[in-house]
Amino acid sequence: MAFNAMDGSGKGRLGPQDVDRVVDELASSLGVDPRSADAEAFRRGARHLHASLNKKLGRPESTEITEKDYVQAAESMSTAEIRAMVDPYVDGLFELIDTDDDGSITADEFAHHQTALGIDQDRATEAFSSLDSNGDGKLGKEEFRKYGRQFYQDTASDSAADNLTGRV
Ligand SMILES: [Ca+2]
Ligand SMILES: [Ca+2]
Repeated sequence: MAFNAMDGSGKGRLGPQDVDRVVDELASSLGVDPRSADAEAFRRGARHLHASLNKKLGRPESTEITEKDYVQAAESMSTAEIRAMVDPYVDGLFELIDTDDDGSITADEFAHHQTALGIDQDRATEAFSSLDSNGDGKLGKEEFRKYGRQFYQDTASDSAADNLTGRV
């Protein structure tokens, strides 16, 4: 589920520095400079996501989040709140994966991202087909957002959307 995917260190609590580290690691593993504009947009999205969870819980925005906090916040959010929390993050991730910046993610670009996370090729291919809902062989921003929203809304431990950021 989403919390575990973001808790790269596995320490069970996620603070702003942990969020930054996850962003740096993901950018680096994709071969993107963590200080590039795309990576910084993704970082703003990730920080916004973290702050939104705390805001929902009525706490200062840099408070460390546990899996329990995450589930409590996410489950009490409306669909509109989930979108507002997740879309900037998912859009940032989209830009990181769309390495040629043509506005869509091809199977190759997606496979590169999944491989960087240690997900095997078969699972990546399967995931790509299930996300490409109009079957045109690429993922547009809306298809990718749908995926991201599902990933962050679904607090079950075994979700179809689980390989968004790996480490599940
Ligand atoms: Ca592309
Ligand atoms: Ca498509």
